[in-house]
Amino acid sequence: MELIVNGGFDTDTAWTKGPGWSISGGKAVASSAADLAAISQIVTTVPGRKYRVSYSCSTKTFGLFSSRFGGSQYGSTAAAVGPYSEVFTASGASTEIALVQRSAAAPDNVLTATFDDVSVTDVIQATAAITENGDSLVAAGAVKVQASAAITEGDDVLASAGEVGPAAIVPASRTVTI
Ligand SMILES: [Ca+2]
Repeated sequence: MELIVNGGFDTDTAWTKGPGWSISGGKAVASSAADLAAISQIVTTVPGRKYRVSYSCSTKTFGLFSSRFGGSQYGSTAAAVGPYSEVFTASGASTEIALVQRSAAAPDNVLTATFDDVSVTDVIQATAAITENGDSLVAAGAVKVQASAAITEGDDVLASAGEVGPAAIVPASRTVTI
C-alpha cells in the first residue's frame, strides 16, 4: 500500500519544503539546498515494521543527497542520477519521510538537483525462511507471511536471508500460507 501522498509531485501540495526546496514541473527541485535541508512529509507507520522508500533523482547539477526515515535514519549518500530504494524499520506510529541534502565539502555542500516518484510501502515480512525458485517462492513447510495490507503480485517480500521476489501472492486476508 502506498503511504506517500503526491509522490509524483504533480501539484505543489502535501510536502513540507525546507530552505532551497520547491515543487515545479512535476518534480521536487533542490536549488542550492544546504545543511541537511529537506523536502518531507509524515506518514502513518507501525513500530517495528519495515518500509521500503524509493525515489528517483532525475537531474543533478551538484551536491550529495539521500533519503531520510524518521528524522535520523539515512539512506546511502548518493551523487548520481537514477533510482534508489532502501528499507527502514519504523520506530513510531508516524514517520517523517524526506529527501535531504547531505552535507559535505564544497562543491558538494549544496544540492542542486531534481527528484521524482517518491514511494513508501510496507514490506511483507516472512516469519520463516523462504527461497526463490524462478517465479515461485518455495518453502519446506507452511510459511506465514504477515502484512499490514493485502498482498498483491509485484509486492516485495523480505526473508531473513534477504529479499526475494517478485512474489505472485494474492491473498484476501493478512495471513497466507504458501
Ligand atoms: Ca513527476
